[in-house]
Amino acid sequence: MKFPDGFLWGGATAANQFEGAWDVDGKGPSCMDMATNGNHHTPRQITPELDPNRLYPCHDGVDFYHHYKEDIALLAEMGFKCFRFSINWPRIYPTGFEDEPNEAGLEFYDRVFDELERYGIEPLVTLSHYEMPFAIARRQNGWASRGTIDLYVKYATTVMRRYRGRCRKWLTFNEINAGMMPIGMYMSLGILTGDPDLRHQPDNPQQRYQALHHQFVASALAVKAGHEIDLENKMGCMIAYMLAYPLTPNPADVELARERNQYRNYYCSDVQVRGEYPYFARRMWDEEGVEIDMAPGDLEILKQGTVDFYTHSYYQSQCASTDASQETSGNLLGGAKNPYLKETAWEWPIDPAGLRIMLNQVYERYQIPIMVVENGLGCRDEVGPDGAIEDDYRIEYLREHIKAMGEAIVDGVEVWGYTPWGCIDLVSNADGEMAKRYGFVYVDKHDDGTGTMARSRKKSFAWYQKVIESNGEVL
Ligand code: BGP
Repeated sequence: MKFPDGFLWGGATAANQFEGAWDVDGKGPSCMDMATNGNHHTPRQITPELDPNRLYPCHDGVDFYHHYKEDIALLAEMGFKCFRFSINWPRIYPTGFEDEPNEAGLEFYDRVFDELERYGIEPLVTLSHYEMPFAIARRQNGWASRGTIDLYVKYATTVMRRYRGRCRKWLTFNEINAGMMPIGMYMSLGILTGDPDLRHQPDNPQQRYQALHHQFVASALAVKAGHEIDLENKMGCMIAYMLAYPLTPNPADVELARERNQYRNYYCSDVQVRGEYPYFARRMWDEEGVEIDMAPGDLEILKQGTVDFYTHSYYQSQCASTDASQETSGNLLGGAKNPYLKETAWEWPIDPAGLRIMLNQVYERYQIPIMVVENGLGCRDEVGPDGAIEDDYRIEYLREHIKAMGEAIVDGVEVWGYTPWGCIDLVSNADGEMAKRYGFVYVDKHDDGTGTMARSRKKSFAWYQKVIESNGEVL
């Protein structure tokens, strides 16, 4: 099919996985600069001190900081209409507590916007993609503290003023609903407790929901500020969509899937899109023994700061089963294996049809424009003797997902664009490794620290170029 005119084909990245230059030009450490490596069974952890014996892959990323011209030229060569990236909060406010921003940090993004303008690529900026200045996490437990709201709003306002007119689409927080998952606690919320051995922190639902409440208020204030700074700004939320199916038609499984979908997928977006907590929140809080401390005026702020568009990542679906022995999936999200789906090497079920299903579900609920701002296949790529990378598996994955998204558009869902994840190879988020790659562009960097950082085009590069050129007709 042909996609709507002006459809935003592009790709997505995040500062802490991509930029490198972690301590360059006045940048402070971010909480992700303090994270250990993980693997697909063990989540990464933020450490209280820098350990010189540990390899911190994000420190170098793939050095977009020094390769941005070359990288943006490659995106332009593919015909990108849109590039999603995040601004690195501690590049702008090194500890988060300064009164004045770090000019050198701001200038880096001036240069990035210059390059994007040169090629007519529209930016889509995530204000906080799984990070904050480490000092905020260390001194006041990150989002667990209400004081973090003001620090975030100061940062968000600074960058939206500085880049006024240069960027018109902003996302307040990446995958805000990761904070619903116990594993998301340290990663996305930047919460630290001062305990030297953070690996053994038990889940603390009270702190988790309270921290999310602070993020909701901060997000709403940033949305309001964005609209005040530029009437043309479109402000969006970003949700990790974790579609749950019942494993069987047993009503108990159907009920469990319903609960998981509400809890994981809709609790956060209902607040950000509708401006109020959903009807099912009270029962969830009661069952987890949570009482949210709200300041006077918070509920009004949430109402005033509703987003203009909904964005999400989509990688996989999962099955809910009340039979505990079925809950065997090896990936971080858990769930039962779906007998109809193949899985990636990292045990993420591949489910293109689920993308059409979830796009319809979200549109039915909110009826606001949607953007698919992350999707893709993370896998090992082999470089052939002639340097060629024949990533037909990636082409196949993306083709099927694009078809499903096209079907959703024919269904009537308003989809603005598609920015697959890690368009240039970067460090993985969950595992912190380079071995898991998503890009159309290969980067010569490896987990043992070797590599020249040279960029090269994979087979999928020319394929995606044609997809964009034909506006989705040639897949
Ligand atoms: C999302 C994150 C990204 C990203 C992607 C792929 O959850 O927003 O930052 O990295 O998942 O995950 P991973 O890198 O763990 O394969």
